[in-house]
Amino acid sequence: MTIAPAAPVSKVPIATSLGEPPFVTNRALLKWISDIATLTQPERIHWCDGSQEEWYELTRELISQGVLIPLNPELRPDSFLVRSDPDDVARVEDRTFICSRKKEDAGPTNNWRNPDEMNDELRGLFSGSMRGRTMYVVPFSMGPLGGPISQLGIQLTDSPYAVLNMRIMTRMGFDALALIDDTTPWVPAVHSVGSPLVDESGNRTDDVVWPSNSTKYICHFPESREIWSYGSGYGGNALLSKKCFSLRIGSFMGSQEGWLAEHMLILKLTSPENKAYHVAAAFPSACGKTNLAMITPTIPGWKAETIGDDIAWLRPGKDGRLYAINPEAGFFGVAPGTGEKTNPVAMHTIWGNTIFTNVALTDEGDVWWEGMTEQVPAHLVDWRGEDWTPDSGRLAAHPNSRFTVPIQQCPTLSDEWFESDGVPLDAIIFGGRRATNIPLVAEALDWEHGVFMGATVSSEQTAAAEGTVGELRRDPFAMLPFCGYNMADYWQHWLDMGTKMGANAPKIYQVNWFRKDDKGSFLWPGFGENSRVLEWICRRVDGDAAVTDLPVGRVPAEGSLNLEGLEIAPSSMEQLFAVDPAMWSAECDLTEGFFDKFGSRLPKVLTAQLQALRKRLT
Ligand code: OXD
Ligand code: MN
Repeated sequence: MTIAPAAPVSKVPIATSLGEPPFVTNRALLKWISDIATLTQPERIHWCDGSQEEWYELTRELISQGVLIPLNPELRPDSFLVRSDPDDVARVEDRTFICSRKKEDAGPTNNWRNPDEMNDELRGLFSGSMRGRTMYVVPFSMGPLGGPISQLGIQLTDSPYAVLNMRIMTRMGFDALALIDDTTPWVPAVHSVGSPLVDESGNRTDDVVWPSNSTKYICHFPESREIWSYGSGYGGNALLSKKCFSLRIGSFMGSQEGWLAEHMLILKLTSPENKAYHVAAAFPSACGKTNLAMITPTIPGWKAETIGDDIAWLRPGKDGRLYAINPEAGFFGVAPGTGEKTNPVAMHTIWGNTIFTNVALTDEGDVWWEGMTEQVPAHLVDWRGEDWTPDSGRLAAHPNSRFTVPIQQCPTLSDEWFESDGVPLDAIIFGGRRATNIPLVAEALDWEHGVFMGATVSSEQTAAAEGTVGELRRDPFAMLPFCGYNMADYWQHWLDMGTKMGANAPKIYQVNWFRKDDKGSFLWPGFGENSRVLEWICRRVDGDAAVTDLPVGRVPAEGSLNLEGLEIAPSSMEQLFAVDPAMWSAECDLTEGFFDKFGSRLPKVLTAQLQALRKRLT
């Protein structure tokens, strides 16, 4: 999208110089920044160098404005609490748009807008939207600087809170900027909270702690690889490197260039025999992905190391295998439910240098959220800044409250996170939160069946996005809100990648930690015990573990899943793998209805997979 200069407004002080660092000579880049500054009319422009001094300067400023609440340095050094506006607490999927030239290219699972019309509307919204504020130029690299799978981007934003988060979540600063020469591709991303401090006539208003706008637009222009986000300062709406770039624009780039941008964690597992395995796993938002990425195995001799918790970029290597990097440099984790019992590694990761958003504040100046400790504090200040006691009858932390923390603080971080070339994947896992039907673990019969498993992932809705919690929603490849193009074409791309990799392709699995008995209790203990399933997968990669063929895939044969030391009733194990033909037939009907949405773009292979499943069920 090109921005013609807006008419200058005389009474308003606006930045008159870009103040670019001398080494920036890329004219297209400078023109873009100048055009956006002319449109949004910020008072100042700040080029983020990514230094520690800059971090201190920004945090000092935000503390003095009451935006950052410093936590007790003895309990949580160099850490802050931020409270967002109660109306700006999650990704806004109904305000998220894919603006491809043709509507069919966005597909039935995305909101679509005509790019020219959207461009006009955005121009109106962004016009003067940064008046009275600083526009920060945030250069960043996704993945190791200069790595073969890495990509560069620049976010322009009027939110210093977004800048701080971007510094944690990406390799941000002049090192990334210096890599952009006249020929380097980079993704432009424009972000404004849509809350100017000065009106058109030059009248100034006071700032608020969490500026935002009730009108929100999170727009992606895949063909020109641009991102425009307006009105929200929260998470994936504002940290444009994450869902917007790494997944929506990234998935489209991958489809054109022969790689994959996925909503997956990456884990390294080492067996007692010292053999290393790498797995990537896709789970819908807030399904315990961070817990799995930081799993503490309960089975003796196995070691798990974290490479990523949310996003994986996958590219075939020279040897034909699929290599994965985590393009991010931090965790933006869901706080509630994270505790010493459920995820001790995360608890140790967030010892300090952490930004907490929308959690509760303790009387000692530390943070708290539901599930952090068994003992509930007698008094807190809740996420809205109000007094709270256990009988207040409301949650102390927002269910989508978050911690932003550098990945390098993770005690289980693998050295391979630093690896530019990525790690070779042995297995890909699809999961969801399903009370019924989906077995604890099943191996796909082949790549095509694995793509079918991924395409049919569904999960009970959580709080990461707006919507009704608990409702079942289809979330193919856990990419429903994140696929930047027609989902049917995305499936075809996955099928093509499989054909290209042939026998070098990783094996594919489906898992479900959340199956319940008829009384509504979980059948599987989950958390560290999930290492038993991972062990079985690794053994399968080596061709060692025995299987039983079920209509829905290959599951562990009797005795092949390591249950040593685990107290679990044989009847629970049976229920975890039970396939009820009537329920599965109903599931197939739902899948057929879902697939029908994609019309003629649905790959024939997936129709054939559904037919084959129906046949196996009878
Ligand atoms: C996330 C999400 O924040 O998936 O990672 O919503
Ligand atoms: Mn996610």
